[in-house]
Amino acid sequence: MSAKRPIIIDTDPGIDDAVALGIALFARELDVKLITTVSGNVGIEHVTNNALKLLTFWTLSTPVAKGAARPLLREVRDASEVHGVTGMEGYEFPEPNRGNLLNITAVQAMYQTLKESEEKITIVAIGPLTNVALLLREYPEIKGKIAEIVLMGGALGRGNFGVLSEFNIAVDPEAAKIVFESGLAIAMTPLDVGLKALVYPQDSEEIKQMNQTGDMMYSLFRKYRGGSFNTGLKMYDSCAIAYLLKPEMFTVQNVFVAVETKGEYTSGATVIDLKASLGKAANCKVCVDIDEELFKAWFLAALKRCH
Ligand SMILES: [Ca+2]
Repeated sequence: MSAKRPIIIDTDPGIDDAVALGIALFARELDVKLITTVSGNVGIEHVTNNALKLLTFWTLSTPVAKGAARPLLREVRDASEVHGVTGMEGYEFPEPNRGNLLNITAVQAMYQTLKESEEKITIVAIGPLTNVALLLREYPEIKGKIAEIVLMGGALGRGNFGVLSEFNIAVDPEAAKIVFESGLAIAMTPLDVGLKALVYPQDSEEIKQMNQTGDMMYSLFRKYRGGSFNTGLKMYDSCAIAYLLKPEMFTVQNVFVAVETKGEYTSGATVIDLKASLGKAANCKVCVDIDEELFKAWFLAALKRCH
């Protein structure tokens, strides 16, 4: 085992994705082998371009592979009202270096990266689960190389997309169903903990002064509509990275989770069976609560390590 935990990040940047990527790429404990993109917050060309822009900004050469342009069965639904039309507005990034972009698909790149790795790799999914589902369908034999899937998605309570559904799961419930029924180790940081992972104006001011990454993120925060700049911006996707690096900040329950795909009003809802009412074996470690003070201290320290 190497000292660093190898991960693949599947992402749809997205402003909170950009923050999560920065923390992961500069974390001493993580080795980001591959970044794959998926249609989500905005379309696939924008999210892929955004991933490349971030790597160029950080002068990193992590490979990027472009993934699914649409959900498995459903039409594209984006979140451009939250992240802006291009998904990452508010900062003048340098022209992206397209040399980081692989000429194979996200699914092929994930498969190759997993296959060639001696160690098992954790997949960190912070967008809709389309690519991960396609990987599991196309290459089921690769499951043995996946250590765990850590995902941001789902909701214990009410949703932010449908009444009971969270965006990442709701835009591609069929993909999420495949992932949750895969038998793989899964951990999830649902919407509910993201709602408490907040960045307040005084934190934003501190972040702005930290380093060039902080200055860039501050500019994105001014445009981000995930919460409000004054009452707290929600760092949903950073919760998945926080779970990898500092799980003790979460209260975790190992329970059965199903994804509703057919409900008349509830399609895309995660049925998180906290009381084992359904009598099914647990398939997911669900972060049911977060220590907000621990999160904030961790978050600011993690951003300080970015260049
Ligand atoms: Ca995301």
